[in-house]
Amino acid sequence: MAIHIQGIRTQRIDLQLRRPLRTSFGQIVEQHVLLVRTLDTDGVEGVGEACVMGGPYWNAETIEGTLATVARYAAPYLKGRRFENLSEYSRALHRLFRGNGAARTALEMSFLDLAGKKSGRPAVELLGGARRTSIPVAWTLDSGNLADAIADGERAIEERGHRLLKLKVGIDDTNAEVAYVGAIARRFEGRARVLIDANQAWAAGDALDILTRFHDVGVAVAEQPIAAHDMETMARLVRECPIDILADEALTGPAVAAQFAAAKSASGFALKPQRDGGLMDTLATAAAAEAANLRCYGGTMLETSLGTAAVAAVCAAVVDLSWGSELFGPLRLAADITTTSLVPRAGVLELPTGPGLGVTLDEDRIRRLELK
Ligand code: MUC
Ligand code: MG
Repeated sequence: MAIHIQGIRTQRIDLQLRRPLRTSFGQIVEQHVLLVRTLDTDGVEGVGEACVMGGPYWNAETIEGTLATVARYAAPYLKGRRFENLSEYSRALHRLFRGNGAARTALEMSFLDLAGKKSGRPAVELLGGARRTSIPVAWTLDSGNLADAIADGERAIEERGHRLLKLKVGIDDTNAEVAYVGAIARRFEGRARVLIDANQAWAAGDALDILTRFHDVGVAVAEQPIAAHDMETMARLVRECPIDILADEALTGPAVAAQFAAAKSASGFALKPQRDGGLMDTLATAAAAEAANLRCYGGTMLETSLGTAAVAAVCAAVVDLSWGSELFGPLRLAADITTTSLVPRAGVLELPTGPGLGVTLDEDRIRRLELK
């Protein structure tokens, strides 16, 4: 069913985090959200979102730049055009502009929601079909106060059944971090595995020793331990390090993902549409992982329940999701923009089954939150 675009409009929203997220690249306290609404000539509207954690800190994107790409450069070009499906739409966006994965993700998400609503089909069907309908979700413990982190972990496991705990590292003294993460791994041994994420913090020459120390205290998997560009050291870590090494910031599109897969510069990929270049590029990134028999992990940019529903649909469609996901954005944001929040129960997120993204926007709250 072709989509004939009548117009695209945007809304800016800032959401606070329930509590700051300490990372090796700084402390994140707010989420910048851009809603993208695509209206077709039949009056049906699809909605997507882009999220940037505060500013150009996790990667080079800002929500202001994303807004400019969507409103100034993409919307005027797309107005009045007709597209048969998401794949054709995605190719048109790739021809139109370079980079700006957050903008392309929001535009593709909006088109996917619209196409699903028009056809009465859930997003996952338009992405190739569901290989799973329950997505495991990790929980992220803060790296600051051990007693608080343990209490938070006990509550999270008790109330939501998480089986993977994520901790940000590369922030403080390594000896202190190894001791801190080790205490948590021991506390939850047999109930939850531990994933650490250094967000590129460690020097190439130090990473093997540091990761081996984290392995020795019970860590199962590490995300992006070193600089995104350093494929050679990542390949050495995969060969010599006893725990799984997930590439995250490094994977800036399917072509880079294919290089990392061919060079065995990761034992797994974190999947992130905004970083990959859009929803279709995440499917291509996951295909590169499958071709090289790598494991995948559904990453987060702390999306609201709208974005979470879209990334969950992608996570449901990809071949491998051995490491589950970290789709805990709605649990970390102080407010949501849907009438019900997508949060895990018994450790998993159930994929929405309604047409499109399958969530209902809280339009009153959005109006109140919108930055004028
Ligand atoms: C990442 O994996 O680098 C957003 C929340 C979180 O826990 O990590 C970041 C993304
Ligand atoms: Mg990461």
